[in-house]
Amino acid sequence: MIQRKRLRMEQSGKQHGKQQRKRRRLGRLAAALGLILSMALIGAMLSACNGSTNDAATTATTATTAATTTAAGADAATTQAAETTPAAAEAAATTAANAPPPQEEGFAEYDGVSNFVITEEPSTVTLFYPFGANGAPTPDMPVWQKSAELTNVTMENVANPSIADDAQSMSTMLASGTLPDIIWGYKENLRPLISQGAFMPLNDLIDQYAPNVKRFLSEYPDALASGTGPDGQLYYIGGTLGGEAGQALPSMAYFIRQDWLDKLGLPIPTTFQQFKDTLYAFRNDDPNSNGEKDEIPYLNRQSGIWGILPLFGAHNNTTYLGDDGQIHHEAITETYKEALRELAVWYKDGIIDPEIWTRGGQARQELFGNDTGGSTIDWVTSTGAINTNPDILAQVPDINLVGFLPPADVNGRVWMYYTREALHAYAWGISKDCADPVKVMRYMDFWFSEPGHLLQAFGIEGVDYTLVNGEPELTDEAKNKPESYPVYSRTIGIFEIGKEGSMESEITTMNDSSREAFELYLNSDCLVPPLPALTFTEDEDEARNRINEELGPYVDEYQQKIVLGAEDIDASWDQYVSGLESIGVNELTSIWNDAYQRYVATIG
Ligand SMILES: [Ca+2]
Repeated sequence: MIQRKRLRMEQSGKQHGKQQRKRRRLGRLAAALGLILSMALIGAMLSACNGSTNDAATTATTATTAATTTAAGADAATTQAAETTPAAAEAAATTAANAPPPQEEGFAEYDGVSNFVITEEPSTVTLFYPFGANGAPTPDMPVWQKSAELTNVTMENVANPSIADDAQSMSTMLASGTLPDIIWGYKENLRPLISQGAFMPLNDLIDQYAPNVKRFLSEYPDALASGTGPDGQLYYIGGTLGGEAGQALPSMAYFIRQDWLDKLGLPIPTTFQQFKDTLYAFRNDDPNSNGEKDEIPYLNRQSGIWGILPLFGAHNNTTYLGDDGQIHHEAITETYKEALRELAVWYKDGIIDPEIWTRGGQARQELFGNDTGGSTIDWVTSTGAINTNPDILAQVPDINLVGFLPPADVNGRVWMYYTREALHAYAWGISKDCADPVKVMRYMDFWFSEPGHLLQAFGIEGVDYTLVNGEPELTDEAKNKPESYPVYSRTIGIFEIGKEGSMESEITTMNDSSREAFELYLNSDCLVPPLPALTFTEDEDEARNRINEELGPYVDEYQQKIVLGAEDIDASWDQYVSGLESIGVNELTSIWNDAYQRYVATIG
């Protein structure tokens, strides 16, 4: 923690001017845009946001990316990948230490600044980018056609378009024999490939052939650390969402029914006690005015009660980084115990959705749509969009969900733990089978260059955006696409490849309510940086999977028993803790600490 704080302080001076410019651009874009999300997008977001509770890295990854794989899916992917590529590890041992080959004939004068032609003759690179819920880039899309024009290199996506599950698509690709030049994926899915030897180390290639990637990694040392394997070599390059290195960005926010607060004459709650009193008032004072005690003051479609544990001073993940710079396990602490004790009372009193563990992903749509839901903690973009959702407005015309900052917890601390790293959760690396690493490295470098960045952030100049005083602004035509800009942007080839991102392009997808919540959190100082994505050795991964498989359900089952009132906490706590220990909670924590210490050492 201390290390990360120091890093941020060191970075803040250097990044300040850049940050100011980005903020200004963000503000202008925010003011210029008032886009309404289409139903299609809301649907996509609803289905894309999964929750998980048992493993901090998994939760952070899902929260960061709206990944379509569940925690169990990611674990399964790891297992499948390990099973299908036994040969990869052997092969890698022979290539791992090789220096990059010297530049060969046929290369053009790519410099990444003013000349972007990579090969003299047209050539191709093969890319694995799975066709998940949002589709994948293909060479015929305008953004990728334009990149081929500029670089003379055409991308060929080798992923099987008929496999929608990312992890399954990857294991199919790995089993096929020859690997493509570039493997793209969520870091969670890429990480095991490092220890299996599927990637070649990139450090020397970047140093010699990729000036833009080199600059990027020097500006974002956490991106360097995140792609670095246990052996200290860099294996994949992720991107950022914009913002400065080490900065936490908003992901989820607290939302509450402002129209209900108005009806009851209540302010936005700012303390634990005020929030609790407000929830009880929602339950008891009929804010939906139907004469029935049918209100459900707190709901959560994803993470059960984990989301509100921080109000009690506990963490929303079992695995968390303490102020002492060590990883701890939350579900074994006294703070957690006391939180469960009070939440059992809340549950009995009808404050928490009685079906919080069973209602499923449509809970938000259902309970705000039938005018019984009062507050939740959820993704900023899709939750703000409830206010402009025609289906919900047809039933609850006055609905007004507003984002508000977390109330001060029982200890007086205001903190938001659902955040994203400025880093993206996906990345790309060059496979061990790549025949032309120099070309492929330069191809990746292109996407970190100015024209590559503009293409991936805003599309085609003159069609999708124009430069106004040197700053990109979306055209009205692009903004007002009937299918919504986010959906349109994918049809032209804007996808989450590893690149230097921009918050401006994300803000374009938000309606007023979402944007206000986003900016409220962005400009607050309550955002707690998520635990960085750590790399584990193959043995560590095996042990983590083995322990988590038993520990996760054990923790969840006990938590639900207590909150549902099926078991007395004082009578059962000691035995529960013994159970955690015999399953291996201490070994798990120790593995996390080892990986975290390696990360700290890498980031310096
Ligand atoms: Ca009522």
